[in-house]
Amino acid sequence: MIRTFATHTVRQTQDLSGSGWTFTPLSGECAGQAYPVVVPCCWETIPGFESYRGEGDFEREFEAEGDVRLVFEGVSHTGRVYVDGEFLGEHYNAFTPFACIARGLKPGAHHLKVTVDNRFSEKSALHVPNDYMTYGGISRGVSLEQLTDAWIQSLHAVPEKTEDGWKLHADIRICSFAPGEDFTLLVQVQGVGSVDTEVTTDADGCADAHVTLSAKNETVTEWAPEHPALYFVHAVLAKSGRPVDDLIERAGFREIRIQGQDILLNGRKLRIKGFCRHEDHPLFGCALPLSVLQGDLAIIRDLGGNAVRTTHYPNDERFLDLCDEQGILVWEENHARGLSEEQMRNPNFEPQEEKVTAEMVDAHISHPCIMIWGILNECASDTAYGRECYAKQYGILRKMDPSRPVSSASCKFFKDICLDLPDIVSYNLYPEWYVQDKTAEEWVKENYDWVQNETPGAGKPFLITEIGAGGIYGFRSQSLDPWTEEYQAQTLDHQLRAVFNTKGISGVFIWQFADVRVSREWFANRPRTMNNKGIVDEYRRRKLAYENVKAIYKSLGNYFEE
Ligand code: ADA
Repeated sequence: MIRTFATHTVRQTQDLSGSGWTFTPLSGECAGQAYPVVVPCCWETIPGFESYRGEGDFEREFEAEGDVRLVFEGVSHTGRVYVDGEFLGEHYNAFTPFACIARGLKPGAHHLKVTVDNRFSEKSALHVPNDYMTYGGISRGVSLEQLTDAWIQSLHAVPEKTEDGWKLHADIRICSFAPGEDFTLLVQVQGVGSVDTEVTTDADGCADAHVTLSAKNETVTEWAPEHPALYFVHAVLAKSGRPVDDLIERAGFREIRIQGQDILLNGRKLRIKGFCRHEDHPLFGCALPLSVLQGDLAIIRDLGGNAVRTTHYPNDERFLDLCDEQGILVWEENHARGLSEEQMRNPNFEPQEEKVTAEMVDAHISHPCIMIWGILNECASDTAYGRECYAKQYGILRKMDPSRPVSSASCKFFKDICLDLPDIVSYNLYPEWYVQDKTAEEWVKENYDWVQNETPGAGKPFLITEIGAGGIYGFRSQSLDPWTEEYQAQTLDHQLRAVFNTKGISGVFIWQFADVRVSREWFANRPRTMNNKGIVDEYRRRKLAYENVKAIYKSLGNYFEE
């Protein structure tokens, strides 16, 4: 299952996720031995492969004929795709989708092989040993699409609020095997209207169409946490009156706007009560089934949360679908965590980071839940070279999507030189944990005041993108020693109160939702080789802090008083 709703009525598709796959490691004692697996699959969930770092083949048969497109929602971290032994393409980065085309297949059974690599090396600038795990496997869904003369490659649906009502801008990319072909494109938005346009493919067989639909304010229901109204956008491509392909997206009418220090959703000042969340679970690695995605959201909602930060990479699109459906706001960020200037100078850093950013926006731009694009968590924003990278990344985001504010979570206290660049200033603060000589109130105030008094970030909205403390599930003591559940609960209580008592701060994302596995090559002395700052542990069992956080979040609304 690739999305939570049907995306085609014309195009024939097959879900290639599920059973019928094998995994064969290419190195180690068991090299060459095939294991039956169910895809999505991280090989760390197979007994004996819990810590396997290397290459492995995922294989299955499928039935098809003619021209087909194989869509991979996520392969961690590098995948090379072969059909009947022929190499079709390669993709780097676990967290963005890609597709390969196989042409002229004879009717009958065909062999699909994906060689997956999760090794760390100079070739991989973003998947590096880190404070989360880089798993190995086909970690998200796979599907096969039957291609005819032409197909709709992407459909971006972005709303705009104007003085005369709402507009929905649809940008559609069409691909065809032949240049100079004429098509009619019909775009329908349920309950709003439809528009059609003629398109002709260029010398490369591509065409870009842009259509705008208008709606009076009273004819649409706005998307908001309290009423997440969604609209299907259906594009149908026809040749000489005959439909050849289609694509269904979903959109919401909502406006995110910055006004002075305020983040406005449909004109109301948002209060963000969020959680940072990794895609991680001991039973599944990063290949989370839909029921786990929903289970996580149910917990976040129970805690009174209204927002998620997708640390530190683009998420499974089904999670974004669920956030759209349930009115959860999302800060989605590109893939990077804590890269030093030296790591950013890896020649692969720029192209890999630019690609993941572009792929993230291309795949997710239509989701109404996404309110902020984030980049380069805790990278070298205190150096001249780092600044160049930040400026470029913001440039890419703004060019691809001028409709959303951009930001970056910084830890460069009193020395960040990039605060003129984003729309929102964001800091990760750990008073009473890493910073022991300051109270939460003092540390929050010092950082906030520095930004307001001494930087070009003054007067912009200000977010705390991480606060938290380690607490090991079941480690209890009245002594309030670090790592106890008691200490974590008390620290979060102080931190949250400090944030919400500071006028000018628009909200917070708690670090973090659940405990996660850490790659042991990074920091072997984190207790349990886990990041233990979850409000729930890795099995989603509640720690003491759960009730404190819930009480505070539930006492506050989604908006500040007007
Ligand atoms: C950082 C980082 C997180 C995590 C956190 C921590 O702020 O952004 O990924 O490592 O610190 O737990 O120390």
